Amino acid sequence: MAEYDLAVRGGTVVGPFGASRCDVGVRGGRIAALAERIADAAEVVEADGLLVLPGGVDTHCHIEEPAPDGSVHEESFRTASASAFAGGTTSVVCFVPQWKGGGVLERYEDYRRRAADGMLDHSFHQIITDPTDAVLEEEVPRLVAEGVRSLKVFLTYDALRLDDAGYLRVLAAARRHGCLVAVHCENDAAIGWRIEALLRAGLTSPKHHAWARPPVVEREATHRAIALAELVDQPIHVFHVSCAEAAEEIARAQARGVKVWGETCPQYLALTAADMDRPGFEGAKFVCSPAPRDEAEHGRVWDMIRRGVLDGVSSDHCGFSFGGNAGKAREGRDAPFTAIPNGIPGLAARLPLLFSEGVSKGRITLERFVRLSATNPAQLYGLGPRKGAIAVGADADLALWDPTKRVRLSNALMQHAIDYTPYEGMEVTGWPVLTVRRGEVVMRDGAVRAEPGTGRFLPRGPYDFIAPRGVPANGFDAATPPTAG
Ligand code: DUC
Ligand code: ZN
Ligand code: ZN
Repeated sequence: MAEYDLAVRGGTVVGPFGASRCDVGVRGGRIAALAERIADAAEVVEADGLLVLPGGVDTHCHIEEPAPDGSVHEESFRTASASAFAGGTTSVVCFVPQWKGGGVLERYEDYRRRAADGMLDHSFHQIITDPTDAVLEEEVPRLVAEGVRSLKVFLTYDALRLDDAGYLRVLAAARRHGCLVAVHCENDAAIGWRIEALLRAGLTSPKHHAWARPPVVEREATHRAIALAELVDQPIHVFHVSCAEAAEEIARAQARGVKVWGETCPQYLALTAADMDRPGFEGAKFVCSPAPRDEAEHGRVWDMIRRGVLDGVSSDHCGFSFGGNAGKAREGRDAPFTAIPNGIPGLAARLPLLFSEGVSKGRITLERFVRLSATNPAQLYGLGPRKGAIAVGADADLALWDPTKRVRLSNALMQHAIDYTPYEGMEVTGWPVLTVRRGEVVMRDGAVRAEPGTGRFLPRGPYDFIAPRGVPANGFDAATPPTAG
């Protein structure tokens, strides 16, 4: 019997802090050796001229999310797995819904069953839309015991949003039970006020989506989300930061020592509001929130990445097709922008865009690419050291990249269930040519080969990022108050 199940030979292995030319030996799905030469392996992958990077960890994707009306996001766990592997990603964190008036445990059970059908390793955020005592004090602790360690809240969207009081309740419950809180930051009242005026003025096309939510609505909500988290002494993660003014709020809080982190997404580095102004209904393909900004803003977001203020890049992948009547056009092609579902697909495009716009164009180093795409998200969500780095003992999740390969992005290459990619026609330099998930080659030259049902749930325990700082306001901890008498 061979000493290793798999050897990846002759590539340049890149970790968060540096690169070295070595072989990777895999046994039992884990990395068992990094050595100058691994000779005795049952299967060999030759990686001369290739980069060997950790498989991507995408901690913000919407996959097969069920809605209360019985509809489900078009992307299933099977199709999402193929798409992720095609783009060099091997693990995801996606969302269990809570529907207003309902609990979370039954949704969790249902979502576990759905995810078990895919091939991706997965963990969950629990969305909280109705923070009742029963949910926060009885159900959430049971989810935590199952290994769900993050709660997601929205500060906008009618069906999902929490007001400040509800948000405070979630922050305090997260403190008590040991969860990170992830926040969608946009000011709901401000958006509603602008929408009313836009509709009254007859300004209803897709491009007006961006007019309804300028950067200031994101900045205000980011500021408020951080201030309330600081009050509770609860760590938070600000999702999909689209602009420097919101990132500045994060930077200021980080400088005060607040435990707040921020991510951005490829749409805020590669798409602009002008894309939503394409003829007819085409602009709907780019409608997501926060809205894409402009090229000058892309430059400022890159600066925030280089400063380390934004230290992760996720896809915010959303499964709404352009054609048919279940996705972007569910209310018709003449419907106002307010009827277009928010969200765009990006699971497979995330890493090639980040590599090409970042590494190939000289904006970031390879090591920073590894940190942004895998190591940092894995650590922030308690998936490390098993995920997100190439190290002895870690899961053997690898993506082999040809850094010189030039590819024109097309929907077929995305291998998702959605009928378009917002990045159609863009040229990238650098491409994942082979993906390994737990020691198994699951994608080679674009051909995905993995057995449905082989993705594993990743339970998460307590970890340092979610621990409070221990600095409640005035020394009085309102999240865990003593009782009088
Ligand atoms: N915005 C969100 O908040 N969620 C899904 C997609 C989007 O655009
Ligand atoms: Zn969001
Ligand atoms: Zn999202």
